[in-house]
Amino acid sequence: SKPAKAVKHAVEAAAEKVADLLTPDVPGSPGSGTPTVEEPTAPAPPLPAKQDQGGPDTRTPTGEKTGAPPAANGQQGAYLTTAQGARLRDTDHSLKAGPRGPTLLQDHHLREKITHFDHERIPERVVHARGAGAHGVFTGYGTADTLTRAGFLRKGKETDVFVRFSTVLGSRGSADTVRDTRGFATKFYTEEGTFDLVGNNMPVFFIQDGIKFPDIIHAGKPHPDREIPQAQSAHDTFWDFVSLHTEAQHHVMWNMSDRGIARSFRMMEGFGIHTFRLVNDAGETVLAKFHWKPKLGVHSLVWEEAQLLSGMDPDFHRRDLYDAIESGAYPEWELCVQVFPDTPDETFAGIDLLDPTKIVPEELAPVQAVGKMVLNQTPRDFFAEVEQVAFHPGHLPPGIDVTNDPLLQARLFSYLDTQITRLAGPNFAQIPINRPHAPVNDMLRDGFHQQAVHAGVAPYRPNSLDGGNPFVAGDAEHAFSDTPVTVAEAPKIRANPASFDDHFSQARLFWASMSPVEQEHIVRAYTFELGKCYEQAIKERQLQALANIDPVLCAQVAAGLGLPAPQPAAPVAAVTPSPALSQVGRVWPPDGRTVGVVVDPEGDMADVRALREAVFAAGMVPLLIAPHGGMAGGLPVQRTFATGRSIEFDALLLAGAPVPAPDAPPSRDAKPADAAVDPRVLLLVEECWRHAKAIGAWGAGTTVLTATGVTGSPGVVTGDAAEQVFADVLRLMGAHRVWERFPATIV
Ligand code: HDD
Repeated sequence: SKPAKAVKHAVEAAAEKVADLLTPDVPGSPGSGTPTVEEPTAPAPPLPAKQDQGGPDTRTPTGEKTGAPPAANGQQGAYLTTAQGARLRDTDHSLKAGPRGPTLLQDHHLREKITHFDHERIPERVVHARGAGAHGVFTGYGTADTLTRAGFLRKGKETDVFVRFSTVLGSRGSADTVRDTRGFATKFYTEEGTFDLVGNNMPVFFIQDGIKFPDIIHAGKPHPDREIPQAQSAHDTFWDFVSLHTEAQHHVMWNMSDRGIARSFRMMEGFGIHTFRLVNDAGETVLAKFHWKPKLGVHSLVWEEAQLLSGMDPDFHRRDLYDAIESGAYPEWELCVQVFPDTPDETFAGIDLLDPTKIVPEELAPVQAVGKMVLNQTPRDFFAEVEQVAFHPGHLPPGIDVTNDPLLQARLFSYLDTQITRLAGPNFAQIPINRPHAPVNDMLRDGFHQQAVHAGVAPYRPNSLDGGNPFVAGDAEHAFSDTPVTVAEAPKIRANPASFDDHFSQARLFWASMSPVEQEHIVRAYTFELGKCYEQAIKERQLQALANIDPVLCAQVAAGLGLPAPQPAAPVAAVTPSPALSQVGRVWPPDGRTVGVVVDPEGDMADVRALREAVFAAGMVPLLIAPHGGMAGGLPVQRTFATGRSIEFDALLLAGAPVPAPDAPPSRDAKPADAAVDPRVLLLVEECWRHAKAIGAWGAGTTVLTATGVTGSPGVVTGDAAEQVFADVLRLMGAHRVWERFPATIV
């Protein structure tokens, strides 16, 4: 019969398996029957995979590939159970001595539910606590083959990645758009082991030696007595430290520039900062710095927008990233390298490559693309992925090695160490998001939260009981090797090289490379931040640092603070500007940006329909703004006068002159001409104008412009046809903002 046949088949298959195991292939291999007398010298034929080898590394505990598209339902299965799998009858009422009685200690479901909840939070990151992450794919170009043996850079090779963007200072719930450095950490799950490129959106750092990291962070974090201000550098302790510790001045200049208030994670550059050592197949080395170049260009908010956003949409960057990915507008970056000869002095063009407060201008060493990254999937469980992801600059694949940069050296200790507290034990690499996609065959055992059930008795080397497995690999098997760099014979000493003493020349290089409007923003940022300090001595000391960088910068900030401008301590350095540092004067693709369209539901909506298509066709997102929600002329209204605010739009179009909504707030100074315009629409136009955004209007929409008095100013375009007006606005958006609108007073 059929069942009998099946049983017979199963029995035969099992017998075959047993025979296989008993076949003596190699002396010493399990089941070979030949006892091993000496330590084996060659790997035994592949043994069955152990629990911690491959297999689970790309899987979540429920078996799906990490980063797989979300399942339709959050909860699987028909019945609610306890953590032990017992089906539950009731989860809303605790077990009590009568309906009005006290709760019984025996209520195991209540205890399990509440205990788990009580322990849901883990310590937030000591820095970079606020962040957002996404999955994606990296594709190598093959252009780095002569530089490094790293397999993930080979032509066409695709590697899964997970990126986490962050701010540095704020707590986990702080606002996205504060003035701060942004983290840009990428985990490449390469076949040769995970590579973490843990960088920032600025190419330099505050300190030259990692031993000072607790100092700069204690100074930047909220004051220890009142724990304010949150996620801000505009306070005494920060400026106390950076004015005393002038090697921070270059990084601070980047913070005070527009780079400190990125428009979007998608529009940020990234930098590995340190110099790394690349090793090719022949064992030859070069020194290199990593750069990420965003396809959408480098864009920033203006300060007022950043401040408004912190209140109106503190999740702005997170929302922007996830909205873009979910709508299919996948953000892209090219990974690039600047390459330098690996000379014994480790300098290039007189710049010390081990000093993380220095850049090498792109004009001196070209930035060469070696691959492309596309972020195409949002996390499905923020805690499991974004919160638990653990980066470490010491996660390196063969072909990429570290240098003696003293900042990097300290980081190599800190990142591993911090996870022990944050993720509660040494087994954090077994958390799904952290599992390598390369097969893991380590001899690490036990520890809190051990997930693997290891077989065998020989987690040590050398062994004979496991046939000598696992063996160490050589170059042919793609082993990581530490470059045998010669370490100079030198006294043991707590000191820096003399080249590290130059703290001002590159801050000056940055300042001198800015356009007048960017310089203006820098002046205003310093003036604001120092204006929030209470201690006069700190302001004066920082003005001295600014005088050492540039007398004009110092004079302007001093004037804003109402203080005298000091003289430079020494003549300021002569620098050659690096145009690549400026964000102004270039044309960027408009892709992925947002256009607000004010519509009159009673007006000509046919025009709006065509316009909406044109905006989509340009790779941008149109958001219709109307007096009420729902539909207007058959099109969805995404923002009302109550919910729309200028800060989320990169440009504004006025397609009509809608009547004020019934909930319009009173306007005290409404001029007769304004009476027909909702004050919130006037505010939209005024703010967009103030933030130097392109504004376009046609037909009845032009009357709204007239009411605000901005008609005819730079970047405000009007016309009869929507099509023509939009074409002009699109052209203006290539420059990101209408820079002429900012009164640049720096000469
Ligand atoms: Fe760091 C997190 C970037 C210097 C110690 N760092 C952290 C993150 C980024 C950076 C992006 C967040 C990673 C994530 O999203 O999980 N850090 C940098 C850069 C530095 C730098 C670009 C200089 C070039 N960091 C630095 C030093 C130390 C640390 C000198 C300590 C000696 N950093 C840490 C840390 C963190 C961290 C305490 C907190 C959470 C974590 O590591 O996982 O270990």
